[in-house]
Amino acid sequence: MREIVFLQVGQSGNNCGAKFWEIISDEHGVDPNGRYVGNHDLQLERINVYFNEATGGRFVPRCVLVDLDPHTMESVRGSPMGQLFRPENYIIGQAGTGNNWARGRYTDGAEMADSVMDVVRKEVEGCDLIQGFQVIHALGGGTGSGMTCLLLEQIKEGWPDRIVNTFSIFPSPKVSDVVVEPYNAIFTIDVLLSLSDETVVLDNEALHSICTNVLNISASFADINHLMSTCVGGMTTCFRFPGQLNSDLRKLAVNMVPFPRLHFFAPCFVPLASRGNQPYKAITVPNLVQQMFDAKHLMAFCDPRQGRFLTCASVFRGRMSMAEVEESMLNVQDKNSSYFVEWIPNNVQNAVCDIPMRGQKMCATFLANTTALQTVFRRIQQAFSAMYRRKAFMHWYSGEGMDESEFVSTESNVNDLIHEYQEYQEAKVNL
Ligand SMILES: Nc1nc2c(ncn2[C@@H]2O[C@H](COP(=O)(O)OP(=O)(O)OP(=O)(O)O)[C@@H](O)[C@H]2O)c(=O)[nH]1
Ligand SMILES: [Mg+2]
Repeated sequence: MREIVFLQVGQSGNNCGAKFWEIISDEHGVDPNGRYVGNHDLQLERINVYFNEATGGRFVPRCVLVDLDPHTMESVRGSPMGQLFRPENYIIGQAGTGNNWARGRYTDGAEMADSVMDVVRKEVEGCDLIQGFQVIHALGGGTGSGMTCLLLEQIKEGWPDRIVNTFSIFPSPKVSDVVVEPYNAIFTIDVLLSLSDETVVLDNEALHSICTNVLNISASFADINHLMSTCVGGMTTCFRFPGQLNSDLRKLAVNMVPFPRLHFFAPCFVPLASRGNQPYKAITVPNLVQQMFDAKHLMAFCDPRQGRFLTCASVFRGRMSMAEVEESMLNVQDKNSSYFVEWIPNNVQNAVCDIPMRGQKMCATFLANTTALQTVFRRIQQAFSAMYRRKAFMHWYSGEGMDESEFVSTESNVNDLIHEYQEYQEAKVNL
């Protein structure tokens, strides 16, 4: 079996991660006590990708839960799902970093990293043939950002040939009051550039806009986390159910990442409709496709029409014909060919899984590697530069031993990324 070890780090990581496990446990027929109560062989066929089977047939998530702050973890542990996780896999500190990346990376986080890596190693040793690691975390705080960077370094050192896939929650001032978020985020992006193989961008700015403009609800973290974890659940469909395209982390990376640094994906989940509108809309394949190419549904705040698609992957779920999916997707590409780089032929990959998601007759998850993502990086980079130019808040970082040169090199590395996106956006075929 090709197992995945899953880590959730920091408050947002644990909030969204817990929702993700709730969704996939339900899909695989695992109840909150780890008992199989499902009714279909397909639920069990690849359950080992995400779950260990313990004595007595109990299914246990291969998940390591990490936070320096005991608060969020207590609420995860106290939730109905709390008993599902192995008690030793909760690794909890005394207090958060107070939104300080440097404390997560160099001081408080470093003190706890060994105990996290012990549990990670134990999980890997229990695997037959591990395919890689998935990490869900936020970039804006200190633990999910700084400590994740340190853990990724140790993971890459220990298992250099395994794939690392992160679900990274990008900050937005619209839903947050953390002033130093841009610093924490840019430091983390710098590390993700070299240590992650695939990063799914879950952008709080876009989620805020989806809640207010598409769903007509006021954006709460509960709603945002629900949408994010549904999307993560959808994206992992092909890893969890048999016979699919992009069926493991490496295949997905090979199809989606044309250049090592450009491994960031803008995801979306459709259908999205406000509760009031749902009964008035028939869900069809063309309708799903149309929604997935609509910028306002993307979970990264950018407009693909201001860039070009390098590669895309979709996973449709429910009973539908593959031919109709292929036809609808080709139709979009034909009509919008200038938005797809012509130097990567067949750059859209589609999979269909006929097991529907709960509560959805038909739905789809979409991942786009688009040069328009430079908008998201630029937004955070500009906020970083504005503060850094005045050296604002720098003492919090230098106080933990960080040198100013780190600010300089990080800023220029992320600037380079933005330029690379622009370069490939403008690249033409040379015959
Ligand atoms: N989507 C989402 N974002 C959140 C949530 N909680 C906080 N955030 C955002 O995440 C960033 C803060 O990260 P946290 O996860 O709270 O921080 P942390 O990793 O626990 O690090 P500490 O600073 O040490 O507490 C900010 O940008 C917040 O807006 C959540 O439940 N869901
Ligand atoms: Mg915290």
